[in-house]
Amino acid sequence: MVSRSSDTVTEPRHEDQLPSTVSTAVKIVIVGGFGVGKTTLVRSVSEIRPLTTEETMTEAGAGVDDVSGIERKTVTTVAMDFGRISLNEELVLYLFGTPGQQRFWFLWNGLFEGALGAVVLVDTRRLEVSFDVIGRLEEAEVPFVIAVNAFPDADSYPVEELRGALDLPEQVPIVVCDARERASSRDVLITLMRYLRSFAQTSEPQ
Ligand SMILES: Nc1nc2c(ncn2[C@@H]2O[C@H](COP(=O)(O)OP(=O)(O)OP(=O)(O)O)[C@@H](O)[C@H]2O)c(=O)[nH]1
Ligand SMILES: [Mg+2]
Repeated sequence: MVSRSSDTVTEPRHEDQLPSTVSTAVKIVIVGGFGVGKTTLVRSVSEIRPLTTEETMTEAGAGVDDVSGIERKTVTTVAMDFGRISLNEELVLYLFGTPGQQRFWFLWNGLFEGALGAVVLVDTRRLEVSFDVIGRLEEAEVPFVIAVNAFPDADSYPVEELRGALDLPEQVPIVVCDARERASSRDVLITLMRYLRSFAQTSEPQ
């Protein structure tokens, strides 16, 4: 006799279902250096259970991965994070978080493909890890906003000082966030979508 449990199909969780009103789906990448909070942001904001590919950090990373400021970090993303958020009834964002360790950056090109925009998470205690990240985005011509993930023991700097340090043009939005907070992470994504929209409007033929 076939048991009931073996032929029961699990119903998708309610939040896994996209509302039928959704008409636009957009791919967004969440990038940044090692340990800046990319996985945390995808986790906090995703309305579906996020897919993460975190592995325990091992001795192999000693001397390679700079853990200063994030000494309590025990896991790291090795492939990608994936999550989803509906910003309104029509617009859904698919979020792809990249690995932060430079030895996994070869995966980035694939993750950038088809991306409409990016969030660059920045930790002001380790600003220098963001330089290469921003360079890669500029090369790939993916528009981005900067989200300063406010770690409690990090100094805060005026936005214009950060803009200078990161050598960014004045139109690139810079916002402060707490990647652990859903509302804060959502605000970052709204800032990005507004920026992308302003872009589309200015590039439309007159
Ligand atoms: N205090 C504080 N801690 C945070 C915040 N965001 C992340 N963290 C912590 O910082 C550590 C690193 O966060 P992750 O989300 O793993 O960073 P990541 O950028 O995905 O790291 P990699 O994938 O290894 O590059 C974790 O221990 C988080 O709990 C934040 O906004 N505030
Ligand atoms: Mg991660």
